[in-house]
Amino acid sequence: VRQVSEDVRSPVEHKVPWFPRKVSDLDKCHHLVTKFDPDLDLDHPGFSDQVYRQRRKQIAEIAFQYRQVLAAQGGCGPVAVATRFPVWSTPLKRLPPERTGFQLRPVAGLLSARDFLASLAFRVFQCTQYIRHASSPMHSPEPDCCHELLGHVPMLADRTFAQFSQDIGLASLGASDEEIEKLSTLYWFTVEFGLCKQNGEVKAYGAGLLSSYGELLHSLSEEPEIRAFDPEAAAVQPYQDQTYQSVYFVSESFSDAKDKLRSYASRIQRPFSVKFDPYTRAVDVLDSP
Ligand code: TIH
Ligand code: FE2
Repeated sequence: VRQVSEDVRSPVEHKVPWFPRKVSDLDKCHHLVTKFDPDLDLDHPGFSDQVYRQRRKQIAEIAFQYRQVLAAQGGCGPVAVATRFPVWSTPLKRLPPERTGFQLRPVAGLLSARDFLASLAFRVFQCTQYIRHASSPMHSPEPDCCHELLGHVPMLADRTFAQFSQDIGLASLGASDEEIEKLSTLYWFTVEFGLCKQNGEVKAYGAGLLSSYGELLHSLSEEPEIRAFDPEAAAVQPYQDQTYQSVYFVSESFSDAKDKLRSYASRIQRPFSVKFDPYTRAVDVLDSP
């Protein structure tokens, strides 16, 4: 641990990676990782289905062309653009914006963790629009629109959970690669695969559980190991993304998880602090004294 903190203080580490400062900067947060690409991954359920692969290409192309439209255009810019996409014309797309201000933005595939987390800082959730291959409905190794719409969208309509998500995003802005890795692991064990107590009962809230009936049953069975949520531990817990998880973290409540995350984030070393301004949808960056 001592080794790491000394590295952090060295001059090289003071070079802060670029990060978006205003919501339209998210147009530059589009770096994809090629994992799970149905054209490249032989194990992908759609690999040998040419019609599926062709459709995926068309959907990806639409997402590549998407640009953030300034809210100055009647306050409905992003929504007006978004209705060009079939998935977005469902009433669901309005659900998070009306309750928490969270907006959905189409993305062509799996984003880099840095770009994905950065968008959360602006209450923007980057969503895939293609659907999983029909040969494997109970579990998909990659996100798809079932996962986004059944898993993430309802959760983003909860105020405390929305704040929790934005806080992970704000903590990620300009963070080191090591810190991004820890924050995305933390995201994995909460937003994707978190459990939470409600009236003394353990319930699933992670989007990866809500969208996978197979894993939902598994997570609430006797099989996996269940640990009390602790951000320090969850941030470094190893995991895999091919099949069901073997470890889950259970929170006492959303607000307890939010407080624990805030305290974790406050201990991340950065030479500046950030504050989100909801009027301009920009972050104010303040140099640390
Ligand atoms: N496994 C989830 C499902 O089948 O819906 C999708 C994913 C969640 C997290 C990563 S991929
Ligand atoms: Fe997800």
